[in-house]
Amino acid sequence: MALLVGLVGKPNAGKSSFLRALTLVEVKIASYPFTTIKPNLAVAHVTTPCPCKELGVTCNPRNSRCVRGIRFVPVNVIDVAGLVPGAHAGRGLGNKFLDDLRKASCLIHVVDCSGKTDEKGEPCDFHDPCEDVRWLEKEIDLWFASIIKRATSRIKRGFTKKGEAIKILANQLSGLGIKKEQIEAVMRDKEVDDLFKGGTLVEIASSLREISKPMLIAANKVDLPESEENLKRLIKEFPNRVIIPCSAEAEIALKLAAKHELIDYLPGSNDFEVKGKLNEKQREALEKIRELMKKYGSTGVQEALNKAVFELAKYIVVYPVENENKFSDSKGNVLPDAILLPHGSTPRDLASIIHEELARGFICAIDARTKKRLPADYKLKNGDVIKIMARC
Ligand SMILES: Nc1nc2c(ncn2[C@@H]2O[C@H](COP(=O)(O)OP(=O)(O)OP(=O)(O)O)[C@@H](O)[C@H]2O)c(=O)[nH]1
Ligand SMILES: [Mg+2]
Repeated sequence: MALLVGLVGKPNAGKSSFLRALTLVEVKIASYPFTTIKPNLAVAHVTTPCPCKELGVTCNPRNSRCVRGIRFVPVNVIDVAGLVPGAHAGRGLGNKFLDDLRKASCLIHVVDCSGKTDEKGEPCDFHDPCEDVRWLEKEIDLWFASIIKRATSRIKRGFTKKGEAIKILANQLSGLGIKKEQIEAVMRDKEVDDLFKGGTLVEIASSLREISKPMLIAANKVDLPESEENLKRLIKEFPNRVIIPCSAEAEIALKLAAKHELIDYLPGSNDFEVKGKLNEKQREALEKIRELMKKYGSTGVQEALNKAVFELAKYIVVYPVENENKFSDSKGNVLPDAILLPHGSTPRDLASIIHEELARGFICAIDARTKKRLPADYKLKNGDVIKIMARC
């Protein structure tokens, strides 16, 4: 299954707008809480430099797109209902939709940076977005803790040995994308007994959540004048967090203008070029967006997705080829596929994603750039072009 990115946040923060900004998919967007009830799922694209430029070839992508040397690789994005404090215990729309996030590899917390909505998403004069970061993370941690608590029903306090308990947890938590080694690392300085104590259980849950669902902060609505001060506040309060100033609204406007051939715009870039005939209102709106892009470097939406996938979830993009001299598949398509893989993956992992038979008959891998055989324990790097040799 393709990589899944989850959009979370309080109601009215702009999660559905963010999904639309990434994909232009038609979703319901409105200025009242709980507009979204059922999750919206759509395909967005992370962007990364395509090796075609460096290799001096013209590529023919099949599973992705390449625009001016930038490869657009598909990822699934899910926009769920708004979370309110107490959601893990059933408040608001409850915790059912949190289950929609189980398979996500990373989360983007869409924060209303304007401070014009309270923690329930209702309009207000001032609300500190730092508060939203604090309680939302706690909610997600408590949700994790409740899942771990359910898993501990198979563990007997005082009887089950630590190794056995870790095995049981690994089995029960695999659906959350948590691996046994990660549980081992978190449980290193903990005892089985700690799983039954409220405080330490939440600590364990929080560490596992950070590992399996790293969360980026998208400080949304930076086009509103009130956002500037709040953004500074967020950065000061959370110096170790990845915080990206964003305007989903500006990104939607740019994508729509590009779709109607009014402008030339590459998502993620710091500017656009007018190429169609604009009326006064359109010109004014677009120039305002240009100013915003100058100030923050871009609309932030593409940057947030890229950072979530590449820096927080630590995924890489690898290009498998059959002909290492032409960088092509057997039909002559150059750099046809861009495959997203978790950091630390080996050529054998790549083979198993392409085809079961390729993995079964795996002999070795060749780096298409150097034409050299790679060692058996080689860890793939972002941008690698790889030929798999197999007995088929
Ligand atoms: N100014 C500004 N408004 C935005 C931006 N993004 C979203 N909004 C507005 O914020 C309101 C809420 O947007 P939604 O995308 O529906 O919010 P949501 O988080 O999906 O809300 P729920 O579905 O209720 O949880 C709408 O009025 C949007 O137009 C932005 O970047 N700038
Ligand atoms: Mg919504």
